[in-house]
Amino acid sequence: MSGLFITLEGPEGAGKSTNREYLAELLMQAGIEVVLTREPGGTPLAERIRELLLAPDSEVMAVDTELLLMFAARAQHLAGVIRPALARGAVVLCDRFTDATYAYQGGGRGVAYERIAILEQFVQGDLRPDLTLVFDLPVEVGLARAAARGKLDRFEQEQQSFFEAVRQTYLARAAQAPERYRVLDAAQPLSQVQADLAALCPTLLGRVRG
Ligand code: Z5A
Repeated sequence: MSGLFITLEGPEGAGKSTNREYLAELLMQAGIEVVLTREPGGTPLAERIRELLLAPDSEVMAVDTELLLMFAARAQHLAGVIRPALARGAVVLCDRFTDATYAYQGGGRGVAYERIAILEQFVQGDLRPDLTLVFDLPVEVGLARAAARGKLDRFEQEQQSFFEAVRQTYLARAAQAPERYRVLDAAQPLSQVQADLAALCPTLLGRVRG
């Protein structure tokens, strides 16, 4: 048996967490086992790595340290949560995954995509998301939503140009493989974004049951 691996991506404040809950509700109403998780994190050890990654610190984190910690957390998450859930046929809804590494460490920090691809293959083997929902919105709209929440984490303290590069990387990756990605307009009112997600549901249910 093999489940469905769906990742939710996008720049800051795009509404991934809010919409992940909504999509989970729709799928669970249809009687499907849904596993909600996130990256970096998803297991106790991976959540501790997340704390290291997000906490602002006086010691500057080297780009390679950041990259390797992302994949260290991912290896733990795959072993402890994602692979077992997929093996028993569940739908895994994961808030960020390796597309975020391409967008933030690649587009944002300038790590060569080829280096990321080597780690992706090393840690994941052939496992890739079945579907990636990209919640796209102008950077300033997302940053305003994130700022309204209060204290900023280490990533949220970056410049606008960093987030522009993140956004463009997501859009470029989605354009290169339209069969795997679905780009949603996350600047719309939440009710409209959720209507777009609900419209996707019959296709998702067909894939789970098919
Ligand atoms: N990162 C990385 O660099 N490399 C990697 O490989 C991975 C991650 C996996 C943590 O991610 C950080 O790790 C992240 C990238 C980096 N950078 N940062 N920061 P995260 O997902 O935990 O953090 P986040 O992206 O900052 O999440 P977020 O800001 O919480 O965004 P969100 O989950 O997309 O949004 P939300 O919490 O659902 O919504 C934000 C607010 O907007 C909230 O008040 C909502 O009620 C509101 N909202 C949502 N949708 C709407 C609409 N449509 N209209 C109006 N208001 C809305």
